[in-house]
Amino acid sequence: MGKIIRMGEYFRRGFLEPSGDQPSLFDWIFSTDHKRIGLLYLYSISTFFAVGVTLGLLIRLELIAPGSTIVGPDTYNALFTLHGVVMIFLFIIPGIPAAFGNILLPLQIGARDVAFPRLNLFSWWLYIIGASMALSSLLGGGGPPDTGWTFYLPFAGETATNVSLAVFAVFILGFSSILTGLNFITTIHRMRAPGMTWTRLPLFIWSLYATAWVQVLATPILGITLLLILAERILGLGLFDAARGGDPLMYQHLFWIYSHPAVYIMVLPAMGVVSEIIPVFARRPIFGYKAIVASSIGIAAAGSLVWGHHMFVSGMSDTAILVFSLLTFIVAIPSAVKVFNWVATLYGGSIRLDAPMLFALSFVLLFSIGGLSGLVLGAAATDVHVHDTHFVVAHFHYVMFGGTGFAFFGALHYWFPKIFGCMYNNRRATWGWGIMIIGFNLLYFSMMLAGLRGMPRRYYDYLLQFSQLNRLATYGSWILAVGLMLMAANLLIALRRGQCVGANPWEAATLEWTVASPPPTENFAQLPQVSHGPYDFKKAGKP
Ligand code: HEM
Ligand SMILES: [Cu+2]
Repeated sequence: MGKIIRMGEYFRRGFLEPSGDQPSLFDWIFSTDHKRIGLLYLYSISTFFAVGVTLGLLIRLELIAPGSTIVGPDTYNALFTLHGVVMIFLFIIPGIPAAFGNILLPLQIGARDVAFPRLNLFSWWLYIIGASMALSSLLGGGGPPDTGWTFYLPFAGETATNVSLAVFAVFILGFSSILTGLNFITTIHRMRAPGMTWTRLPLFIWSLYATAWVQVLATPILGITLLLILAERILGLGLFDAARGGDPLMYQHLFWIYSHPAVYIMVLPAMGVVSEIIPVFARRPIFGYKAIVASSIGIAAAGSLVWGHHMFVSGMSDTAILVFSLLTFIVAIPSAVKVFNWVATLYGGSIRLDAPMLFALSFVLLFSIGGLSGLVLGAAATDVHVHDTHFVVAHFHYVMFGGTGFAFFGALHYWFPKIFGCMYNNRRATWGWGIMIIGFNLLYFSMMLAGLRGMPRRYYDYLLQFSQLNRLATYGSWILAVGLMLMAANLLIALRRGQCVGANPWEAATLEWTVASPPPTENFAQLPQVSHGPYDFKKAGKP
């Protein structure tokens, strides 16, 4: 937090330090300014990301050789459970919407704040309370939870570890997510500037809008499911216990009815970020604006009907398997529409490969690898072979980390000069990106191959024949970590010594670039009158 306060010294203007004197910690943690709340999220989310990465590196270190290397089996179970909980609920779900959405939503639609600023602050506090509870489940009591981030019953009802605390933490985090969603939907409906019609909304806003509906409609189901786990643990109802007439499969249905749509909470905003970056760095209006909007809504809607693909080997009926498999293939279509439109936007553009663009392009590549490996899992026949292997682990890291994680870094590099008013070193950023790409692919491609050969997931030990691929994967994780540290160092140095930039260093046409960098406290002295689309560079007077 000391960092946040001292930041005032670097910039003598904008929302970071509006009155000219140094804001206190309280001016930040009780601020209702959407940009400050967004920054609070950015700092806390980045911190938890670092925790999650550390846990991931420890998992990889254990797997560098067969047998017990640094931890025993019980600690290993705790490691991957906490890694999953931290990465999913503290990093990737709130990541882009809560940090960048909060900062940019009012700026991009021409508003002075979100519809409910105090509710917004409350969401951040809920996030911090939930996060603290999740991390304190590491300490005391029966020891850290060992169920995996999915909390599958009946095991989660029986284990003596601190599962109740972790489950309650996720329950609270869910409320934070729902409130952010409600706030965004209302803001987008009610607070657009004059002339900001629905078809002039930036695609990032459309993606936040689709995401917000999923947050509001799907997250309550997770809440109920988590309460049922608590009921099971505390009251011992036997709802999911076959021996007492319960049904363990019911838990899996309830869990995935939320958690599959949740992957779209993770990836839709990332797609929105990419749709902002590509036109600006290809100097061309986005190809097929309406198709991208429709595919966002299509993904949100169709994505709610496919949860059963996580349960092909659970003993579900054959009819259910067939239907869920078919529906899963249908969801691939709107994603493919987006990839096509991004590539078509690039075609004939004059492309600038600055850091944000590199991250956006690598999103397209890594997300496509993740998505295509998803089809292998969506086909019931092939899923049987790779179910619960490292193939699955590689698949979702390609989608979540290669996709959403890299888009998060892209957003950070794209909007960094807007948020902080200064620019990072682009050469160093490019190096960081390159090292990360090499490390990432070495890490997860090795895991994908090991999975294809049968390396099971969530095992701390393995057969000798998987040694080589596991060693490569662990080397990859070290290279990735070096890239991440270089990126972080570059941005931190920029905060101290970065060159000041003007309002619009990338010559973009969306509204946030019409105000000063960093933006003033209430964004717009006078609400803007919007007269052109978000990627209409000519009408915006940009080359
Ligand atoms: C340096 C970065 C990372 C490394 C080295 C890493 C490594 C791993 C490994 C080896 C596993 C498999 C554990 C097992 O099945 O035995 C795993 C699981 C997982 N990872 Fe990562 N990971 C990293 C980053 C991420 C990110 C950025 C996300 C999310 C965006 C993520 C989400 C998950 C999830 C959800 C699981 C499943 C946990 C479970 O099975 O309960 N990881 N990770
Ligand atoms: Cu799914």
